[in-house]
Amino acid sequence: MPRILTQRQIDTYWKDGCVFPIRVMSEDDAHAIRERLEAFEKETGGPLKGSLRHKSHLLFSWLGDLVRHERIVDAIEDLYGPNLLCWTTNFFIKEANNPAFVSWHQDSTYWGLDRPDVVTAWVAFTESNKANGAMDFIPGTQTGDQIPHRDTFAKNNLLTRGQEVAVDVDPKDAVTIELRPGEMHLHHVRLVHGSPPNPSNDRRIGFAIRYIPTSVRQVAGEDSATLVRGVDTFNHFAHEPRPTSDMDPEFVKLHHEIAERNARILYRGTQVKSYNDPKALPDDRAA
Ligand SMILES: O=C(O)CCC(=O)C(=O)O
Repeated sequence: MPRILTQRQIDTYWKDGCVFPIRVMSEDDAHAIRERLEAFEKETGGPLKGSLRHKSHLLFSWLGDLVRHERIVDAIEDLYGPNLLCWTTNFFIKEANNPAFVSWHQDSTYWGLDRPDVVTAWVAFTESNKANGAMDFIPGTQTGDQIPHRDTFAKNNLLTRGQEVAVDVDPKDAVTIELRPGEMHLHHVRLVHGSPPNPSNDRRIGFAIRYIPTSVRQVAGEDSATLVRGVDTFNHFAHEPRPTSDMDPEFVKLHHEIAERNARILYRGTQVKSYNDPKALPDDRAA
């Protein structure tokens, strides 16, 4: 018996590679999260930058809570069973009237995980719709193999390497995921997806939480993850602690080490060594 997804939603996920919308929290609660993020940005003088956009659930208690949110983790359990790790998180923030975009890609390309049992819960902190650069996907593409990608390092591309699938994608096949604040979509790691710029007058803010069953391995280096449900009898990943406050100096240090190690996996084979490397600009690069 599934915990929160209907059988139809489960079937849609495996058939199309994506299911939405799923309400996680009220619009007011999503707005409160946006306010916490923006209070921090105001205090520090601008949008969250570089490595602070990655694994941010190790820096802010309210994101540490979100990756353990019962409704999100219940939905993930309905798809991948009871023993679950949060492997990483990435902010996808598109500023108002901004050219930042995400090229067509499969998440699995550079993550170094040994099999495609990985799901993203993409939680909207603002509306995400056709008018502000919502994510598009090509249904069913997750059932194929890994597709070759080319790295573009394109200036406004939000992906680490500006990677894009090296095959033609027909935009006519695409489905747009429109979400209200506090809703999420779930997408499979092999799904071909991307998103256009945000020409609207407000930011579009999404927080991507990547979950794996504990049996998945990292094959491209040392790695860590956060146990969010059940038990881990495999111990393929070092376990990460839960922050109880924001920007605790011990967590900032730990986060820095983990983010550097993580960046070495994602950028392997390139000149870039870290999320904060000037060659990895722009600062809003996400995943
Ligand atoms: O936020 C977006 O527009 C794209 C998100 C994405 O590529 C991802 O979550 O893997």
